[in-house]
Formats: sequence, C-alpha cells, structure tokens
Amino acid sequence: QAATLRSDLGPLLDQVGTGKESLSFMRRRIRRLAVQWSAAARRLDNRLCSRWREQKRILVHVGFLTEESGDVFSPKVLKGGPLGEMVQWSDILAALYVLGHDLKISVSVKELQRFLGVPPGRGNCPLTGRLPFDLIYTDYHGLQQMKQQMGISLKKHKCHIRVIDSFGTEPAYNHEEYATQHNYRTNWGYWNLNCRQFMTMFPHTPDNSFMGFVAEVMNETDKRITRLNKVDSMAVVYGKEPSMWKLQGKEKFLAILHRYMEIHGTVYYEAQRPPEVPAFVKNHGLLPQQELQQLLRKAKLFIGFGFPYEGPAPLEAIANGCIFLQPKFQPSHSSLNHEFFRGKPTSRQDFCQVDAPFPSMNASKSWPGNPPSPFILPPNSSALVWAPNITAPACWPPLSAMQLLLAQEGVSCVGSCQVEGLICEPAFFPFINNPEAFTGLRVHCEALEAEVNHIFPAVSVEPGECFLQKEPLLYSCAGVQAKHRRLCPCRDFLRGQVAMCKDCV
Ligand code: U2F
Repeated sequence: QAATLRSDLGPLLDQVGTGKESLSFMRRRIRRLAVQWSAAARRLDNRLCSRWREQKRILVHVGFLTEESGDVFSPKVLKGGPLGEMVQWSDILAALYVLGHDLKISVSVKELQRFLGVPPGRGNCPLTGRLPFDLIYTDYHGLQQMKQQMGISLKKHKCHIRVIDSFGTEPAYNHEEYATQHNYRTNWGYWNLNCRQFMTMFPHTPDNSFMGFVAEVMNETDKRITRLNKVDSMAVVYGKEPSMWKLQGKEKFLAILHRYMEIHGTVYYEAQRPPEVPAFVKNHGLLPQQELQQLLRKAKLFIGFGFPYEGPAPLEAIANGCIFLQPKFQPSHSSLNHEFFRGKPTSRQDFCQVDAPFPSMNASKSWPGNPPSPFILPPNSSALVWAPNITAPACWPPLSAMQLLLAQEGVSCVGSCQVEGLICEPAFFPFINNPEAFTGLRVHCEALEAEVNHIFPAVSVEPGECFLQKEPLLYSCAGVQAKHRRLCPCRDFLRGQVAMCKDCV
C-alpha cells in the first residue's frame, strides 16, 4: 500500500491517548506544532511530485513510559523533571504519522503483547509466524520488555528494531562477547544490533544514527520582529529543577551578571515553598513550552550551569536568537568519572554541557551587538525509516566520497575526520579493511594480522604492526586507544545535512 502524506494530526492525538502527564505533554507539543507539521507535509508533497512510497507498518513502543519499567518520568512532568525524551518521542510520532505510515502506539506491556500477538500471560514465547510490523521503534526498556515477550524470536526479528537512545551506544559496548571480555559491559548495551539501529538525540558519533528532535525555525518576518524586540539586558538561566541551580559557585557568577542584566528563571516551585534561587532572579516557575519560547525570543542570553546534559532547550534558545553560554568541563565528564553517565554505553567525553557540533559562536564578538542568525543542524531525515544492512557492501554513500586518513595516536576517527572538516562514515569500513589501505597511506607494516578489536583497522605505534578488523560489528568511528593510529574512512558532507555528501546529490 502507498503511504500518503497526512496534514491533519487530529487522529494521531487520539491515538497518543491520555491518563498520564507525560502523554498530555506530548499531545500538547504535537497540537502546538500541528500547523508547522501540516505545512511541512504539503511542502514535501510538492517536492515528491506524487512519487510512490511504501506505507510501513510501524509499532512505537515507548518503554520508559510503561508502568512495568517504573515510569519515573510521568509524575515529574509538571515538577521540573526531564522532558527531553518526551519532546523527541512526540516529534518521532508526528514525523512517522505525517509521512503516512500505519502507526500503532504502545505505552504498556499489555498493549505490546496485543500488537505483537502474544497471548496474555504467555510471555517469553517465540512468535510463531511473521512479525506483524516492518519497523518497531522502542527504547532500551522496551527492548528488554520485547525480549521478555518474544523470547528467542527477538533475535530473528531484530533488524526491524530501532532504539531511541538519547546518549548513544558505541560499538564496543554493543557487542556482547567483546563488551563482556573487555570491560565494556553496562546495564544497557550488549544487544548485538547494528549500531546504526541506535538513534540519538544529538549527532555524537556516526556509528549511531542521528535522529534529533524538532526546534522551531522562525520565518523571516518573525526573525525581524524577534530581533527588534530583543531586550539586551535580559538573560534566562537553563534549569527547571532547583538542584540544577546548586552547582558550585554559580551564585557568585549570577550576582556579577546581575549587575548588568536582568536574570530570569523557569524553575519549578511549590506554592508553600518558593525555590532556593537568589532573590534577584525573576522566576516564572515551570512554563508551558510555548511561553518558554516567548521568553527566549525576548532574552539575549541563555545560561547553562552544567546540568542537564544534552537537552533540547539550548537549541531552542539558539533558534530563538539567544546566545547560549555554558561552562567548560575540566576534566571532561564521562561514564568513567561522572555519576550521570555511569553505566551509559559510551566512552564519550563531554567537554561542556552540550558537547555537540553546534556552529561555533564567539559570544564576546557577537554580543551585545546583533543576535546570531538562528541556525540549527538538521538531523538525518533520510534515516527515519531506513533499514541498515551491515552484511551487504555499502553502495551508499558512494565510495567516491571517501577520503582515507591515518589518525594520530590516541585520536578517534570521529575526531580525525572532524579536524579535516569531514565526517567519519562507518559504511566505508569494509572497504578499507585490507592491506592495500595501509599501502595507500604509505604505512609500512612490520606484520599484518586480523583481530577482534574495536579500534581496528589500525597500526601500532611501536613496532609498526598492522591490524585488520575481524568482526564487522566492531567497526567503530568512536573507538580510541593511546598506542595505535587508526585508519579512518572519512567523507565530506553538505552544510546543514550531514547525511549527504557532494557526490550523493
Ligand atoms: C535533558 O532533559 P531535560 O528535560 O532536562 O531537557 P531541557 O533542555 O531542560 O528541556 C526539555 C524541554 O523542556 C521544555 C523545553 C524543552 O523542549 O522547551 N521546558 C518547558 O516546557 N518549560 C520550562 O519552563 C523549561 C523547559 C535531556 F533531554 C534528557 O535526555 C536527559 O535525560 C536530561 C538529563 O541530562 O536532560
């Protein structure tokens, strides 16, 4: 059946349902952005010129919102708790719906069972017959629940699964045996998926797919009005929970800033107990998303205090013409030294609160002059309903886009490609996993072996021993080790759409 673009989001709102604050938040967001979604659907329709697209049967099982996983998020929606995940799920639902797919939504194990066709009370049973979906979007909680319901048949169907994974999963943590043997085993990883089945909130490593979320981009008229209405002396602090304001030394910093600017906050408080923020802060309390956007349109500065990590609000602030100021982390924060990241299946080191490739902005140069022109890096939109296949040789992106590099010792392929203004392309690894690749880089190999190691292909600094990769699941852009120089398959990309290269269009 053909997928036809939809511009009426009403039926989706009915499908999302009610009964939890988290679902109400998601409905509010979808409703608020409905006009923009409809306009986007119409634009896409014109661009596609009625090209035939297959309608996919898609199950969206939001594991973290199920009672069975504890659902710690829903009760905190109106109390300053995390909303980033709900922002992303709302946008995923809206995008899949607008694209015309046949969507089922589940937020309980009972619904999951019903949609999968598992008889109630008969968990851990292999599914007989075919999976009734082409694609299943879920999260790590949902994956665990699916395993409990589907038993060993999960393995058979796993290529249909997409895991929404805010912080990302690196190949070394994904490979069960390797993770277990080399101390990369965490609470979350080791599912032996193709790492591109993990879809992230920010573009951390191209080993995963960058799903992103929606940040509203203003039209030219709104930009002009926003520019005129900016209040030079107005700053908003990033932090909707009182604990986010308690980070060392921030009060002194705020007091100095307050000499020059009016400081606003949107921190949650209970009527009987006002929040513990400095008295000079104009606190609005937790605002509905729309009102926060209005506040950001007036403000000049959005100030991060170090937590939360990697949330949507800084991008919303930039999209609304604010400059985002954030502290640098010295030393960097990672799963090795920071409680929040502990157990997350990534070795990524964050050198600041939102350590993602934002366009570089120099606050001292652009402020207090004109606000920067809002610029948002769009996610890989083509990856939304894409089916990765690691066993077949890649024919896309075209191999002609590849630029092979030899990384410095202790530098990952993510970093090495980035320094050259390129991006690491994991699909190219199979093509550089051969002796000719070393020769092409003028690397003289004292010896050549194939081993299972997430940093290979690479050459050891001493004594120049070359290693090929034996396990395709371990091809990794993110991997890094001090005494090896990695072979990195980089490619160029189009500004504003990292999924595309010059030879791709
Ligand atoms: C991140 O989650 P957070 O919810 O803490 O991320 P934020 O950047 O604070 O913003 C989430 C949304 O909350 C909205 C705002 C954002 O879209 O418009 N909001 C609001 O509606 N009213 C307000 O007064 C203030 C904000 C991250 F996304 C998660 O993945 C992490 O788990 C979490 C912890 O690091 O941080």
